[in-house]
Amino acid sequence: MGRRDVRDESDFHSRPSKRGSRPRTKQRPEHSDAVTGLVTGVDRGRYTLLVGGVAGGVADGTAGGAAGKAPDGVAGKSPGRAVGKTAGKAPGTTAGSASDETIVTAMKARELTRTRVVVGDRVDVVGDVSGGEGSLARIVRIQERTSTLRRTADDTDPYERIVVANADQLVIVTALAQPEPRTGMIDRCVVAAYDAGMSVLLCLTKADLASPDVLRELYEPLGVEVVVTRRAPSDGEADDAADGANSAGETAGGMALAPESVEEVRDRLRGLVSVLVGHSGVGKSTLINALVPEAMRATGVVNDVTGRGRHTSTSAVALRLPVAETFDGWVVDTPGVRSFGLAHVEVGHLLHAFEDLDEVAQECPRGCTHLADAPDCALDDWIEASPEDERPARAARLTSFRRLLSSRTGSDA
Ligand SMILES: Nc1nc2c(ncn2[C@@H]2O[C@H](COP(=O)(O)OP(=O)(O)OP(=O)(O)O)[C@@H](O)[C@H]2O)c(=O)[nH]1
Ligand SMILES: [Mg+2]
Repeated sequence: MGRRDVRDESDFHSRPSKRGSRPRTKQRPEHSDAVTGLVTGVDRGRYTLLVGGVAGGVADGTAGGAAGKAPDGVAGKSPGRAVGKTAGKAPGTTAGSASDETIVTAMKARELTRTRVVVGDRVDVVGDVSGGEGSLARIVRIQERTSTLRRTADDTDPYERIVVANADQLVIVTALAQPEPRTGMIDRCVVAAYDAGMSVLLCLTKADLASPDVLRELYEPLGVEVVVTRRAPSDGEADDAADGANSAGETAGGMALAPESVEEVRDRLRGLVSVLVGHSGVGKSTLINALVPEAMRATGVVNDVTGRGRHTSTSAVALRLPVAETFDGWVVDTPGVRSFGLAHVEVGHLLHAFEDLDEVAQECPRGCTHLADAPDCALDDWIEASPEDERPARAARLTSFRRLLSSRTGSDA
């Protein structure tokens, strides 16, 4: 039942002792010829791997520069497919920076059938790792994960999904309008990130449509870093932003964002593996396209009436982030989610994510639910006793926490 992050088809015999070392020099009873790859995409049982070169520090590659093909050899066919435009090259790769990298398509070895392999995983592969057209390698091991971002579809759904592995930072992408921001969603993502041991960046998009002030005020006191992006002012076009936001400027690369706002985001992603999450239509793929022009992520319009997105992206994809003419970090685009279920997070963990509240709650009566109607909850006293200037921030924090707690435990939010 416990979380087990390492799965190995040789587990039954002996645990490998030199995990993380270079496979080629590794003395293993099995698959000593395995190479390491980074999973950058998953699509119906086919895994796109980056093998060799500077794939985030993975082992030396094979067949340097061999012309690999996009998975299934269908360049850019399905929406959300990031590789395929440039056969054999990693998306985001520029000449010379990663010439010995190969894009390899793989499937899981039979032994790993029941094991989840997700974007961000580092895996050991054997077989045909040439990346040549029609080639298919075999994943035989998943290396130990440094982090695992999980979610459940809703809070009662026991089925736990792993969103991404080995990410350092969760970027919670929230539109300021179209669709309307929902603080509950943001709070829940914050908890999921803390639960996974990841840091949090709140990225408020579509600032051309609404002001970020209220959300900024709500989250900055909580210690959550906030960045704001907006659409680039349209040059010469009639300023019909109201409905233009949905219909104008939909080129292959998607909507143009104000460059300085994109650079602000890029700054916070430097050197990290970041994963973008949020509702459909908030602009995750649009932002990815601005950060990684070669990404060519499909973007979709938001329904005028419901303000909802259309679930344009259907699978997660990792892309290398260009920073100052080199590559420094990775960004993972993910499909929009309706909710971020926390059934996998133990209620006690929620408190741990809010250190100050956790400390105060030590004073609570035994069995205190910490909810708004809990008698003698020490968290209420904490607000009461707060210095005037701190009271609003404390109250906002407690409200946030209680909102989470309520939805987590199934009580009314
Ligand atoms: N006005 C405005 N529209 C934006 C901005 N960023 C993105 N959009 C629009 O929002 C819509 C949805 O963008 P996407 O990037 O497809 O959203 P997504 O989050 O990837 O959606 P899913 O893939 O469905 O989860 C598109 O029509 C974009 O052009 C922005 O800063 N301002
Ligand atoms: Mg998308």
